[in-house]
Amino acid sequence: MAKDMVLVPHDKPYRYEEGNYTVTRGSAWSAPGCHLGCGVLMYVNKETGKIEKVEGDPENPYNGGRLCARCLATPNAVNSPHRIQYPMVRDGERGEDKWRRVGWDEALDIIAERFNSIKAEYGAEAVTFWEGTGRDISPWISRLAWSFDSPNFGPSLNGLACYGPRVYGCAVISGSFWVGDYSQQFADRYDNPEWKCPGCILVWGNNPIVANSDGALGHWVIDCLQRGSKLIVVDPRVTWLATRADVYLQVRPGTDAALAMAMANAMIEEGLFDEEFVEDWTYGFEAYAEHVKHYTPEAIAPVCWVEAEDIRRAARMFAEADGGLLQWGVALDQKEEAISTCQTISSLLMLTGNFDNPGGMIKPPEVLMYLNGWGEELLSPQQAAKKLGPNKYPFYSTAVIVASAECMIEAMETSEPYPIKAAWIQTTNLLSCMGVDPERTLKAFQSLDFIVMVDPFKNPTMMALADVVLPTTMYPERNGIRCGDGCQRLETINQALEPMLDVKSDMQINLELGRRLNPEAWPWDTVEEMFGAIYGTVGYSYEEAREAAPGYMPFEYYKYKTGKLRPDGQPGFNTPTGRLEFWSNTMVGFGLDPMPYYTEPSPGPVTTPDLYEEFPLVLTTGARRWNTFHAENRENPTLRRLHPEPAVQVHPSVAEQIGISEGEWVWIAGPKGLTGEVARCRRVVEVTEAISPGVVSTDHGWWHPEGKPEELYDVMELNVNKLMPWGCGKSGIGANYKCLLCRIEKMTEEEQAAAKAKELLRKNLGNGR
Ligand SMILES: Nc1nc2c(c(=O)[nH]1)N[C@H]1C(S)=C(S)[C@@H](COP(=O)(O)OP(=O)(O)OC[C@H]3O[C@@H](n4cnc5c(=O)[nH]c(N)nc54)[C@H](O)[C@@H]3O)O[C@H]1N2
Ligand SMILES: Nc1nc2c(c(=O)[nH]1)N[C@H]1C(S)=C(S)[C@@H](COP(=O)(O)OP(=O)(O)OC[C@H]3O[C@@H](n4cnc5c(=O)[nH]c(N)nc54)[C@H](O)[C@@H]3O)O[C@H]1N2
Ligand code: SF4
Ligand SMILES: [Mo]
Repeated sequence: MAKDMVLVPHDKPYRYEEGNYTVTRGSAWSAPGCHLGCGVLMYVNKETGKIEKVEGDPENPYNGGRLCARCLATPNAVNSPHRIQYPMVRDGERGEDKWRRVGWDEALDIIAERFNSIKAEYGAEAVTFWEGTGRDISPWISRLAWSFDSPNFGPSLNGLACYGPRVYGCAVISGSFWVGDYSQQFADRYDNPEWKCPGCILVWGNNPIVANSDGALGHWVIDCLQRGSKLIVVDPRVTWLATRADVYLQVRPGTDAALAMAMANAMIEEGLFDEEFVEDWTYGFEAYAEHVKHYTPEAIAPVCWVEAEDIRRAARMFAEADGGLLQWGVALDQKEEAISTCQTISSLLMLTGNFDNPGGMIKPPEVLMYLNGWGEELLSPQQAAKKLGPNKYPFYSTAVIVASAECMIEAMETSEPYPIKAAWIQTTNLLSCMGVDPERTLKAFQSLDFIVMVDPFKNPTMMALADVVLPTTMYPERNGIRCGDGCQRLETINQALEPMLDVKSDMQINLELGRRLNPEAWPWDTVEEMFGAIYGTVGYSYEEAREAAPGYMPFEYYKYKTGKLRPDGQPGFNTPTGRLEFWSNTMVGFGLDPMPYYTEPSPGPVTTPDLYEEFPLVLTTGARRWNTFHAENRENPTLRRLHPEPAVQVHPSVAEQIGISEGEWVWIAGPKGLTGEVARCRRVVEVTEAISPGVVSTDHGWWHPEGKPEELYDVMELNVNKLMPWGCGKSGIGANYKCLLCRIEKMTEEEQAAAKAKELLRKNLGNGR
């Protein structure tokens, strides 16, 4: 491809001197984790070689100099005394904090030898490869797995319940994924003459200001509000944005699909939809209109715990807006029938013609196409056929590239359809955060013969399971390339300092192990050569890309009118009918319902009234906090101080009724699905008006780095995922992390004292206030 990018001019080279500092321009990636890659300036002290501060790069159009607390606290993370200092091999039992230092070659040789011998005896599929939310490490993990000829690579998340359902919910109706148009595809951003400020932004199950999720910087919403956008927020918690909303719908968790169909009903019945667009570019409208006929706002309001008039106001506002932008989030993925939920919400975009239009939803050009992993062509067809997932869920056969976490864990337990013997775990702390049911997950992984973990910090998963540990760099200590979601721009991650520890970057680790396992698939001597091969596909050498970044691809609106969305060059969308499908032919192809539907959460207030009597609060989990990225950052004192312990948000009326008060430790107890088991975890009470009275919201990802390693750092008393049912949606996509039932139990005096004692331990160690 020719170099047809628009580059942002820089006054200075990517590295320059400023007083006592060497400053390196780059973008923030992991570790510590984040998805976005905001533009940063990294300041390294010339005398000590240490990183002292990270600031936002005002020249980078993506974040325009803005940074959140986690990036500002990067130096604390890099200089943390808690980092793993060198490669280690276990020198005791799993669960004990006993390790032997080894050199890199020895560690990598051990791993290569064990993986190869397992491959020889059981097949490459017996070695599984696990990622977390991926960060920018995902492509190197997928390449490692697939070049080893194992099809079993994926996130340790049931039902791919992060992003997957939104992507597939969109893909089955439109053939691709769409993101809100905040002008992020243009180097000159809001000044670009083609861009139009969205008339209305619909924020649904997402808290962009805190989460900055999925490629969208939350501050862009504020930029648009300042330029006149109207705002609708759908969230059981009164977020900062909800307080600025024109319409706020305080929805009952898990009822979003019903709400979306009620909005569709209002748009159709009140004649608010875009008739011309629907006529010209959609398929199955009549059937959908019939389908949502009974979902009147009046019928659905009590289901969702909102007012019918507010549903109508939201429908009108979105339909009448010149440019309607959907900013949706993981809350929609984290229910069982998540694809359906995402289809119902997408249908609002179809009814209003908000595809490919300025200020609506766009399909940005991808600079580097790796969202779904790198190196798929390396996996042999015989091995690809063994992927775990399609054995239970046909949707995984072609629609989904990765393996199913649920099926991989079940194979560990049963050796069906074949035995699993080893795991490579890189970028996930699955016992603390990602997996549902950590107790079951722990048992399943304990059955494996050999486990490797790559991480900068010790954590409960490592303590419980790893046999070999490879410590990795932080982002200022390594080079890298921008990849992953919302990859509209050419961006580089630039090394600012030499690591002071015996650590290597993830890319270096995977390259060195890859060369041992399958040298042909890893023909590069250095990671920079590897990056060069990738940048070459867009016409840049690695060094050129580093100086030039960020760079923007040419972009056009209304590609569906000019045949640029379909491989056959015909106008329309990349679906079997060429239209946006209310009635999805793709879903039919997988034996699934073509039309989206609403199912009541189970257990839930409606489906299990008896359980609801015993557990009278709806529980949602994992609402993002400023200071943490999932289970990370707990050992960073600056960040920990902002929110030092796992909290449960409770409405004052509920707190009063139960007799609990702010700062008190309590148990959250809940039914584990319909199994009859009850699980609990402990939390500190946060009394707030900002939550619906029938709902409580609690943090996820908790463990205590200051706790005892042999007690797995308290993870089994703190991880709320113990309350989660196993399983996922009918398609294998979507899992219930955010619409459960619970009750709050007061602690006994002894329990309260024990919890307080642990708090004191943290304070004495200087971790937090
Ligand atoms: N109850 C509940 N549970 C949830 C959620 C929820 O909302 N509620 N959200 C879910 C979602 S959406 C997600 S995506 C998952 C996330 O789950 P995970 O991605 O598993 O998140 P962490 O547990 O933080 O694990 C990340 C680990 O990777 C390490 N790490 C960070 N950066 C790097 C790096 O560059 N290289 C390497 N090798 N390691 C690195 C960190 O130190 C940490 O130990 O959690 C899920 N869990
Ligand atoms: N600071 C920080 N940022 C992060 C992360 C992090 O851990 N920390 N994690 C990253 C990852 S992997 C992800 S996936 C994203 C997720 O980022 P978001 O999509 O913003 O996810 P959440 O904060 O879990 O939930 C968003 C909102 O949904 C609301 N909500 C809860 N249940 C429901 C429901 O049933 N329906 C509706 N409509 N709303 C509901 C919550 O109250 C919350 O305000 O954030 C990313 N960014
Ligand atoms: S969103 Fe925040 S933590 Fe993530 S890269 Fe940007 S400033 Fe850093
Ligand atoms: Mo996520």
